Amino acid sequence: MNKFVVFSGFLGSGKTTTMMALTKYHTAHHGKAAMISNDLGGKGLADNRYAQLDGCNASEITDECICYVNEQLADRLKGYYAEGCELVVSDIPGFGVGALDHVYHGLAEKFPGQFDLGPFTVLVEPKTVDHLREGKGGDLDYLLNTQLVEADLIVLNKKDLLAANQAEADLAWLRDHYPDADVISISARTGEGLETLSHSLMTCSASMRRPDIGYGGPVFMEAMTRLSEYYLQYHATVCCNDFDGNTYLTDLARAVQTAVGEAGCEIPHLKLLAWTSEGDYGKADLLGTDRPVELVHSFAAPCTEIAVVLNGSAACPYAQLDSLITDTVKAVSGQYQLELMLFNKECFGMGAQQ
Ligand SMILES: Nc1nc2c(ncn2[C@@H]2O[C@H](COP(=O)(O)OP(=O)(O)OP(=O)(O)O)[C@@H](O)[C@H]2O)c(=O)[nH]1
Ligand SMILES: [Mg+2]
Repeated sequence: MNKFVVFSGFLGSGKTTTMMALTKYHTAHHGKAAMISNDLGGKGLADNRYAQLDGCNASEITDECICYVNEQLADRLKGYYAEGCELVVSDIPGFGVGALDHVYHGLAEKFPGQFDLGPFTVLVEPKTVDHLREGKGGDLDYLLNTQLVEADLIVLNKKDLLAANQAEADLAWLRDHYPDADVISISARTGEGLETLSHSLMTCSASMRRPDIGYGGPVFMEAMTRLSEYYLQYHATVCCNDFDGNTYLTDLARAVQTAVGEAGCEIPHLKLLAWTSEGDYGKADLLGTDRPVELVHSFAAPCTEIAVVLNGSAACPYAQLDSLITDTVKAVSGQYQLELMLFNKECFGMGAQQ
């Protein structure tokens, strides 16, 4: 039977990058694999477009967490298996918890025996391990910890950022604090550990544990109430020949970082992707107000017309986030003399109290 695996893990931990690297690796070395990007925004997620531009076998499920669309997910999986995939991975929104119950138990109950569920996999990055280990506390700690509590397999990603002894210390801490999970380390960026990950997903099964995570309870609601989502899609027409898409994306991400920071808010992840009709593309990532903006993929050539998708998740009231980002896009685009055509914008809070 063909494998399905959910990738959970906090915003920016590397779910998309790992799914991209893994599906390519697995397809090249073992058998056909596919990935699904899942988020709450409407059609046209930055993650899915990025994976497709990178040549991955990728699709998206939008508007709803896969937690609540088991039938749509099952149809998608059956389609991939029919085309010869032996492994399909899907992420969930990066602040999500509860997918172990909603997705794994949902599929097992509604489609008994039809899907071979691999270990419920949770990505974590070194920064999060440091945060939890230091016990500083914070509004989002419930989510960071609960995601790891749900794991059958914890994947410490971004190993390339750690010295060997730091990686060992992080692995030991994770094994000690989450004893129900296997723990491995990888670097999605360098490819280190992908064989171990691929092997674990194919050979291990979901435990189907049901830890009590207080889903929907007061602590859950408190964490969700802090979070807002922002999705924007637009076309930009360039007036001057010397337009540099790479500096535009970087400047825009930095300007959002400054605006959000000055407002006293936090933005765990902003994804900024732009591409041309010829398939050239650039991508900038903002991972909080305290880390440098990264241009993770560069345009190869100057461009005259680009499509842009901007997806962000922030600890900020949604109306404030909306005006902060929308105004920044207009201001930075004005500096570059771009003519904008906005064609889709969504901004909403995750909690009822916003
Ligand atoms: N140094 C390093 N950076 C990485 C690695 N994996 C991912 N990143 C970077 O981390 C950032 C976030 O990665 P994503 O894959 O977009 O994270 P995500 O978990 O999908 O984030 P959300 O979609 O917001 O939930 C990007 O800038 C990646 O390039 C890695 O192994 N090493
Ligand atoms: Mg992602």
